[in-house]
Amino acid sequence: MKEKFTRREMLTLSSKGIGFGLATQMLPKNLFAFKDSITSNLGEKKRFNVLFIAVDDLRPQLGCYGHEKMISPNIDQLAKSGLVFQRAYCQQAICAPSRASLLSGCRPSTTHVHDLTTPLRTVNPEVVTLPQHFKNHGHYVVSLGKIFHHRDKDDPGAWSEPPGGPRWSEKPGGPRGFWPGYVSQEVEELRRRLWKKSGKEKPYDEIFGPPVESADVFDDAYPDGQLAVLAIEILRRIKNKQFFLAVGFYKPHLAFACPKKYWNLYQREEIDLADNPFRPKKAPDIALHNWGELRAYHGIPQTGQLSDAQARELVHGYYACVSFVDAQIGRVLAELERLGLRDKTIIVLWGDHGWHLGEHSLWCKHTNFETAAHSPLIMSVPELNNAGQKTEALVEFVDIYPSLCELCGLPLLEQLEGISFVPLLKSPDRSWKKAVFSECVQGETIGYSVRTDRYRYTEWGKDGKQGVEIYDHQNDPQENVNIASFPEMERVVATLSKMLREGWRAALPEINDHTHDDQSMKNIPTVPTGSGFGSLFRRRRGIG
Ligand SMILES: [Ca+2]
Repeated sequence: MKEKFTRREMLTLSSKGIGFGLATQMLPKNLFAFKDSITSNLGEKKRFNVLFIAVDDLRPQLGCYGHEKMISPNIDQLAKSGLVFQRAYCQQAICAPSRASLLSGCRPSTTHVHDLTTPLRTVNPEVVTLPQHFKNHGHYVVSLGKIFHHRDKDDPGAWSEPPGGPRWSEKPGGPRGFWPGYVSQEVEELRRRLWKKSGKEKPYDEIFGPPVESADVFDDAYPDGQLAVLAIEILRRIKNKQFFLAVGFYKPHLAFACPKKYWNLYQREEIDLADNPFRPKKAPDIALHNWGELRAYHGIPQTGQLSDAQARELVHGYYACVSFVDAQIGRVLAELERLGLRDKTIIVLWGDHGWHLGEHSLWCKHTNFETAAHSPLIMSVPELNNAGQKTEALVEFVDIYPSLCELCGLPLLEQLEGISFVPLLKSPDRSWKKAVFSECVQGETIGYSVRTDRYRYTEWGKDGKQGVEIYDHQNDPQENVNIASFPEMERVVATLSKMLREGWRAALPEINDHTHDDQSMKNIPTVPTGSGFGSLFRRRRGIG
């Protein structure tokens, strides 16, 4: 999907790795030693199906996350059948890098997919993606909608049949695709006028209409409704196979376009605006951006803040689109139940990253703030006695790949840079990771961020020369004051800086009980492979 940050950024962050110079050049080319390093001794473990639901740009702002105003009954119902991860984090808050990371089990500094223009497979020809691994081990693997950012270009060999679902709509008057996903004639005519006025220099699909649309139509007029229909058809067709069905819904990504009835679930005047619509005190400039993705839409000013009315309309649109997608997810889950597949199927639902709805004077994603990195993750696994429970443990999206492997008895690959959270599924209150990691690229600068139980610590540029941030979530959960320069924080800065450099391996939990098969830890190489934050920093700093 095309997300408009700025053209300059997209060009800068090209597949040549410009902007990541050191990282790109220094990481070893033979990073991926793709072999089934652990020949599973999981025995005759039951092979579940997997229903893998991705929701684009979904914040953890749902009923099951304690947000009473969001109407999300179907996702909430799913949450009641499984475990809600209250503190799950993506590895980079943009579609393509987040998805490439989750689907490879590797971090962005390893995949080198930091931008929207680099398909995972082009820079990681030998990576074994999650669907590919399941396909290799006997599952029938189907992709519908937006799973990889670049759909079939990412990993055409990973699937048992070509990826399906609504496609791009690149021509005026052509079949309406998922992008930008409008359905009304009025918007179509506006876009044509804008395209003509622009001299048709841009492709038509880059001519955006308004950031919202509320058409009085049935669900299936919009791409996500069509996707639900397709998912139901596929479920009926593959119900007797051992399947891995990935369904990637397109909303609530911009444009906030969905049927009017979902807008009518909310009263505009009751929509809350962010109560911290200001940049964090003492935050470096590089931590923020000009939300170019939103400004590309018709009617959004090119500079400055939105009016309250505009902001409220956008937040209303976001809510409506979440409720719309929730309804489509409900249709798919109901069919799974109707087909008698529920107790044979693991369901995992995730949003690829968070989203700023005016917090910190920001809109969209593409930051290292909690609002962008914190993402929803719900997992429902048959036969695990955790229905309706929640965990406060820190987990990362790179953990999803090894977790599904363990649950389905698949071997763990050396490439993986996360660990299975199956022990948490069994004991949601147990101790877990000391920290989780994310990264963000602004222009030509990369910012690395580590989130501990209490703090978020971020360094921008080499040795933090372009900015250091610390937010104390115990006293400042909204991240409104950067306290990195406070004298009393000196020791904390030193500790967190060390954690950032030591990287994810040093933050792993100790797993020494008997609550699971201990397979999850065995894929952690004893000798660093050169991937991940720790080694990246060591290499940059000439340490180790
Ligand atoms: Ca996204």
